[in-house]
Amino acid sequence: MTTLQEFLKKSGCEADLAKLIGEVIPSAVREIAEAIKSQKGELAGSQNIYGEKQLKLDVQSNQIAMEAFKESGLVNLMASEELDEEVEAKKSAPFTVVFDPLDGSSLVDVNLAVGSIFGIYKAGSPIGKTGDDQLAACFAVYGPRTTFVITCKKGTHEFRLESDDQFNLTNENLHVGEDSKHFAPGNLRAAAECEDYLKLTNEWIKAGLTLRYSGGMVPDLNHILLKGDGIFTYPAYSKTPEGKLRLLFECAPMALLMENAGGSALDGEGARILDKRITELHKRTPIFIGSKNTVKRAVEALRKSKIMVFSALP
Ligand code: P6P
Repeated sequence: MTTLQEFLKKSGCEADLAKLIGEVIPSAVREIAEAIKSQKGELAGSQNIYGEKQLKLDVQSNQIAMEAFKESGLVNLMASEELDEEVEAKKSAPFTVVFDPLDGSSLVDVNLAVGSIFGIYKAGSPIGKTGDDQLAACFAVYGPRTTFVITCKKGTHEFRLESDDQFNLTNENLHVGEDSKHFAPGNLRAAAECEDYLKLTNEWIKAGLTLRYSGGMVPDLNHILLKGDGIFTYPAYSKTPEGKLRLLFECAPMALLMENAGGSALDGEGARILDKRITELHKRTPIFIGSKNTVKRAVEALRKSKIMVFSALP
């Protein structure tokens, strides 16, 4: 078995980045995995900048990640979906990490898989950068197993947490084919106001695609990466005119992982997610991600609909 650290060393990953991805983030992931098993779904009594009620688990997962980054001495700034602003960990450190510490936390109570998402940039604020400026991205899936999927922009690879607390390589160079046999139609409520989205999902049904949508972005995209095909859509609509998912904390890291597996990730206007400039920490974006041809077709089908008009709002 090849461990995560051995893999990073063999792939020529720069030493500090290898430490961040191979030791620091995995230590936080192991702790979050434990917290998920013990914590119930109690509310923390607070809400995040999006007005979403925070679970104690959201706050705890965020604290676990921040502590790991502070103790590492490798992180300059930390930006979290659960925090309003960037937080400085160490002025002279080489990296900035952006993260969604526990994505889909409301699914824990019904025992569905959830995940953590991390994007790694050079030190400094991510404002003004694009997703292409990420040095690396990774996510953890807390499901029947705890797995860890990474890219340092040389392919996308999966590791599994074993009983010895090591993450071992399970899938090297994941590949997503150009056409889909699976579909994950997020925000289907938008289909009630947008005939084109309803037609598109019907097209997938008539084409015999298999529905795989859990309500957790991380396990849903992990399914596409591991099965080697699929499309995940989360379009904008009247109630969320810019979409729901966050560009910096969710869409850009996932786009880097998907593109490094041969897939693509576009917004509602057909722009590449990784080209979109980070103008504010908590900006949202519509996202169409997965098999290249299916993504292209989906954006073309919806571009002319009023959903795209909303997402084109200044
Ligand atoms: P909906 C979880 O809350 C999340 O942020 C993503 O993980 C997921 O893809 C999406 O929202 C689900 O949204 O509207 O289906 O509940």
